[in-house]
Amino acid sequence: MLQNQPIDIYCMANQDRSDRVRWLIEELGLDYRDHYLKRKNGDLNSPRYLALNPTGRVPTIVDNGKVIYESGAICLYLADKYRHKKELAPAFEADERAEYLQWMVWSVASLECVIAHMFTHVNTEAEKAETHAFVKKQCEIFQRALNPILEKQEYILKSGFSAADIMLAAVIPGAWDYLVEPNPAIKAYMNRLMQRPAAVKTRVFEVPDVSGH
Ligand SMILES: N[C@@H](CCC(=O)N[C@@H](CS)C(=O)NCC(=O)O)C(=O)O
Repeated sequence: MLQNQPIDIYCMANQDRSDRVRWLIEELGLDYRDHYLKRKNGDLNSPRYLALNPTGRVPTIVDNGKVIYESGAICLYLADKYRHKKELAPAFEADERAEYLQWMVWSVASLECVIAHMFTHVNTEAEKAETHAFVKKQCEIFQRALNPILEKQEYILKSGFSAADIMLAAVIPGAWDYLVEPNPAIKAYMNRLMQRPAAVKTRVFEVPDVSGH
């Protein structure tokens, strides 16, 4: 399918959950334009933005008139739709399609959701300690799932780099402080991914400037 217009990305910063979307779009070689919204200006709850995304969150994309939000869903959509540009999703009939879907969904539904606990329910010191212990325990379980794979192959799929690596690499840094050391396989994996020209160009791993938000 031809791309008639650049994909519009609505975000607050390159390092919010638009990071994985922009990185994937760059890997796919597609044109895009960023639209930076400011929370403090009420941009997320403006009638114009709510008409695109009634949840008032970012990212949202508009691709040739098609509006879609939810970062994992956007990446699944783009990797399939533009597979002819670059194969970053296994074909529907490929055996690895199952693992691919598993990691695409796991990265957000299991890993990112657990990490997000650290930003909620932490009003008191006791809550903070309890949440920290919970997240640490979960991260140990995540390591148990990822390590045996990353110890024997460079990417999460045996066939090579895919959109699932983008999803995982965008989320793993949030778990960094909770991982059990030594941790060579996940570190080498992240180093490999952080050096990808598309990740560098889209500034996924830079410290965000949130001063204007
Ligand atoms: N599960 C959603 C989460 C979207 C989300 O919570 N985005 C944050 C920014 S990363 C947001 O829009 N927060 C609203 C706010 O900060 O007011 C996704 O992956 O797209």
